[in-house]
Amino acid sequence: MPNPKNNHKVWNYLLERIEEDGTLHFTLIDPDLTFQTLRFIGKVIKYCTEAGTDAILVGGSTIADQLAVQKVVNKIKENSDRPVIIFPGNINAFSKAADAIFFMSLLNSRNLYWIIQSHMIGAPQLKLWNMESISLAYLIIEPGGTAGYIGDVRLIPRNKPKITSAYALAAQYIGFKAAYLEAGSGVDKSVPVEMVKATSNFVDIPLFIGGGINNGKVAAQYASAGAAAVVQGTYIEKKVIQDKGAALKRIVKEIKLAARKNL
Ligand code: 1GP
Repeated sequence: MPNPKNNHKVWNYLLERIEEDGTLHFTLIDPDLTFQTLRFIGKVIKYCTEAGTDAILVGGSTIADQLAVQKVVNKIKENSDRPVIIFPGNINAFSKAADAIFFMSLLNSRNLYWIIQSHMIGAPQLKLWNMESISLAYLIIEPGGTAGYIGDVRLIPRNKPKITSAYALAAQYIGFKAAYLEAGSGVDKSVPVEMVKATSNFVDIPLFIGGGINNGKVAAQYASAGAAAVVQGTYIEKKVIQDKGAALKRIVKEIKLAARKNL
């Protein structure tokens, strides 16, 4: 029997927003407090919210401090009304204060830990908190960055959209709610637009795209290609404070404009 306590609030919000706008913008915050302050994060989040971002993800590949994650989530909540979703690099990245978690399986890893074992270890904690878990197939594409290295990934070649499409379809058939195509944080080559187009034409589940996206032009191309969300982390960390989110506002606008043409 379904448990009425299982809530789907954040997932329903995302689906409604995707239906309305076509493509969303997600802000990714690395909760590592060794290179940034909570005050900085608070300001950045305020600007991102004013710029129209749709949800805030919290996560990174190398975080090892659960207390920092908790503090960061609280700071985000003080400065934004958008849902805060944990984007876990590992089981030590959970926070009770978040609204939901992407329960993500790194499907093209060679290591079972990243596909299902860490999930088995972490799941009881999430049940204890009655945390909303959104299943997400995580696929890492060349160059892969730190996530590719840590996740022991058999990287999908950039010129193989059919492989990505087949993985995403397998994810859909297994029952994942969405798939995330990741090129790696801060990389110089983001996911090829053609790959996004081919995959979104092939599957019905929403596709989130991230890694190395630092301008409105490419973000808008993903929207036109059928992405359900474009994720930005490094760009936000580096640029938003400089102009108080003015350029990000334009990026979000470009995404929404391009997406609307598909609706
Ligand atoms: C990383 O896809 C995200 O997991 C975001 O990447 O930091 O390059 O925006 P960037």
